[in-house]
Amino acid sequence: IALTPLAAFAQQPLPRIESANGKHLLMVDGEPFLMLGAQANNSSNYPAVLPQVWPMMERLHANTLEIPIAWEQFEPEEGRFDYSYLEALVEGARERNKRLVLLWFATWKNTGPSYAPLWVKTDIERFPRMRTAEGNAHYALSPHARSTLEADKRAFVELMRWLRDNDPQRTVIMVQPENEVGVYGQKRDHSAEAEKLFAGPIPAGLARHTGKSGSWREAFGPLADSAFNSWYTARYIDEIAAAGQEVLDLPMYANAALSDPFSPPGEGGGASGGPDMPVIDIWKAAAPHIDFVAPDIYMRDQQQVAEVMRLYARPDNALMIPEIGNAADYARFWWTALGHGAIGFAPFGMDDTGYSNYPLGAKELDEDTVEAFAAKYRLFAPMAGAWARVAARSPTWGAAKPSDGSSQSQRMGRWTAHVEYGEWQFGDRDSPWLKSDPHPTEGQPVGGAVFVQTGPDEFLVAGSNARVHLGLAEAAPGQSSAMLRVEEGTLAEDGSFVMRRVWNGDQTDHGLNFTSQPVLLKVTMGSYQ
Ligand code: N0T
Repeated sequence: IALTPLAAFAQQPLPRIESANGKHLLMVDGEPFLMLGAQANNSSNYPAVLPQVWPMMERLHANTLEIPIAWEQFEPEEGRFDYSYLEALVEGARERNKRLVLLWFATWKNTGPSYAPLWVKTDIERFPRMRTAEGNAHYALSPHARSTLEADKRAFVELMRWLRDNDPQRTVIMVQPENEVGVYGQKRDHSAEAEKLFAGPIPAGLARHTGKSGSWREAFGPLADSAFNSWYTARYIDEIAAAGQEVLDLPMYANAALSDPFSPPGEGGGASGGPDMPVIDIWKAAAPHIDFVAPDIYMRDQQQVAEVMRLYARPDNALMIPEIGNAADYARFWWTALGHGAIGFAPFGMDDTGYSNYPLGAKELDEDTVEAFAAKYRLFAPMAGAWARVAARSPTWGAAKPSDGSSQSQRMGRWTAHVEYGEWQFGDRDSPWLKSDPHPTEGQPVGGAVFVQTGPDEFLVAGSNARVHLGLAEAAPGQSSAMLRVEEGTLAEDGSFVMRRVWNGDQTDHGLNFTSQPVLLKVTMGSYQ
């Protein structure tokens, strides 16, 4: 009898992203997976701190922890690797039945080299910084330095090798090589080598992919310098990702420090060269090994957030939100993300180390703040994979309360979905007896809902702090519609609905009213003449 090594039995299929009909599914253990994520603070990547991280994952009902692994801790001296943090991290995750997304903080972390080992930071000859237009050293490492790329790649491949040999369970489901890449303060490197490249024509691969030609300036106009830095930064990261995937083929992505989606390309802030909205196509052409590019959301304006999500959710790009501010008002964008078919979502700074990145996130990670996210994850945790499965094969739409609190609607087949805010669960806010007693959420940035159209007249609806209606988009003369049946429940693993109770009477006469504790409803509509 031939003996099969134990590891072969334990080995799970590799996580991967499946795309069909313009939609995406993250597959983990061969099944659809919705990442109810949370990201730890930047310096929580040490074994001694993990005990302050895990309890927060439990409180949130998160199924995935995103956490850094720093080049400086993994390769403190060139060629000597330290696996102790990885061991503690992966073991801790397995004990608690959590998955991991590893963030490789190396050549670029928020564009700077602070997480690179000392031996990199101090050897400016071998690991050159970008040059300013005046020829001075800029803070960021240059993407044009082969020596830096080779050193980063070698460490990254060692990381992937460790995962290949020590993680047959696929506790680590995705890897983010680098973090918020690009550069601030200038648009690109001005070293002699960069200047020479910038003076030449755009690379053939980019020309083929974009249909553009000529010089960078001719092809990209005012965006030329950013386009240039995007191409070379993305090529650099693609080479690292490809080398890593050759060892262990995990999904990999790049996150973006965003510009304002409504300002002219190149003028809205953000890091120049990162996978920001105006250069997504360049990243797609340059980095085929990067499965998707992803927005780090630190905007609180509903219209900006919705626009960002719309622009990243593409047939060739799965929407994943690797970071979103952890203040309570960001939690409502969970509904927008699901409406765009997001495969994952992760508030940033979720641990008990007491650090706050206000004004980006919460001033204090108090009970109410955690609950704003936990309430959503609590509903989705038991049905996360099933939700992903159903959402990937049906039309979806999500809404979050805008700053003026006005209602939103969206056509879905022959129906229009409506979402309103600031209503009590009974009656109408404009009625004489409620006018003087506005709902406590009025003026507050909470509320939202998501719809999945599972049949011509059938919807799954979930939401929080919102009132939902469905009506005929175009009623024929004399035609009326009604909710025939509203069930509250959850999803079984195969995506089928499991009923807990039927909503009727007060629970349906005044629309479908979601409180701060989200529920899942299955709504069957009908029309009559
Ligand atoms: C994020 C985080 C962490 C509209 C900030 C956000 C994380 C990094 N950077 O706490 O450092 O590692 O990815 C940059 C947001 C810029 C301001 C946007 C204002």
